[in-house]
Amino acid sequence: MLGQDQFSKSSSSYLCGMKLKNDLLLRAARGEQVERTPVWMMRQAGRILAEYRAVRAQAGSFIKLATNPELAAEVTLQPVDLLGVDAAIIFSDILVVPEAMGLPYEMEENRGPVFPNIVQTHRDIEKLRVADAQTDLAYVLDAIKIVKRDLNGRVPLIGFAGAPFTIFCYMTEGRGSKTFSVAKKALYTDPVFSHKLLQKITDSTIGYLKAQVVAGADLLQLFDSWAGVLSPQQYREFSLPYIKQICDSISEVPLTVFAKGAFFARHDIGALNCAVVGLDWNMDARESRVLIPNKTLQGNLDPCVLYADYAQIRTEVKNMTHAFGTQRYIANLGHGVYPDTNPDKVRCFIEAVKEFSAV
Ligand code: 1CP
Repeated sequence: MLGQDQFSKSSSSYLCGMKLKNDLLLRAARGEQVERTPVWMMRQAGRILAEYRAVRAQAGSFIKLATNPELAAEVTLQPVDLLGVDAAIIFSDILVVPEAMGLPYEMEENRGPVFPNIVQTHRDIEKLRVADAQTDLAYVLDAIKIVKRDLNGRVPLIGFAGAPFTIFCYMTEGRGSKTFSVAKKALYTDPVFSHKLLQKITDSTIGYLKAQVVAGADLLQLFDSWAGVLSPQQYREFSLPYIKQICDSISEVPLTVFAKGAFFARHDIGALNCAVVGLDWNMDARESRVLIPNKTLQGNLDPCVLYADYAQIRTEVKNMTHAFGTQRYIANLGHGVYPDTNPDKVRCFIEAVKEFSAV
């Protein structure tokens, strides 16, 4: 098995026979020397730009936009053109995987995703299928191919999926929650059920991520957005083993593991077969370097810093880039950018990273 440290030459940028003009992100992910820190932003594609809202209005709904490869590709490219980020991330959602397994979701205006049916019994799990990415998720793969064509090698393209535990949360709870107490109840009351569902999600996710690489994704990120609701013991039992299976299955491109709130699991995540570890703003840069000595770190500006004035944003970015150092580092926020952020403040963040991190 090839590890994340020895990427095979079948990586998509080789397959396409195209060398990237800006490969800072990939070099930083692989631990190679960079002349400045690459920067991109979680949730950069779908929240803050008026240009995004115009395309979404044209599509009519989030789901219509996400399932239309031409329009999904268009909004994926917007932050590259309008914000100057060093990577694109495919416009989609983590919830396309449960849908591909047979559990459709709806997007309620101003409320977020809702699953009309939830998974409650062993019989419910048996009714689900392991997603077949080539058919069930062809619309995402088609969007990736269009983005790769239109990027024409300008910057790398990031593919993504939710980590199995985070997907489990939505499939059992049916909607977003502060506590995910319904999902956690299942962990405590029926661990056999929980492991069975987590394994089915994992099998679906591995196939989906591999298909994204074949379609053209240059790097992959796993979002364990709700990791922080678990205790360290539960995280070790119900999340890490499944993330580990995914890491061990992906050797083609670098993989980032972002487990929001799992400050307690940094050492364990650092031992996984992944190239990059994403950090949120509760995780100190220098302490994280000690806990995760041999990997590239990504993060971790508090998205609320972007509500501050320009001078303060620059000071915070300067402190952050200084704390992480210039190598083995990808600048980002500590979670997705908030929808009411002024795009000019985002540009200030991106330009400040470029200015302060130049070697
Ligand atoms: O924003 C982008 O860059 C576009 C791509 C993208 C990504 C990477 C979307 C589009 N969603 C995601 C990931 C995602 N989706 C995560 C992981 C990242 C994170 O922690 O923020 C999660 C947890 C979701 C689930 C989800 N989808 C939520 C959160 C619900 C909750 O539990 O609070 C919401 C509100 C959505 C809807 C959604 N996804 C994406 C967009 C643009 C939207 C808004 C829908 C709309 O336009 O009405």
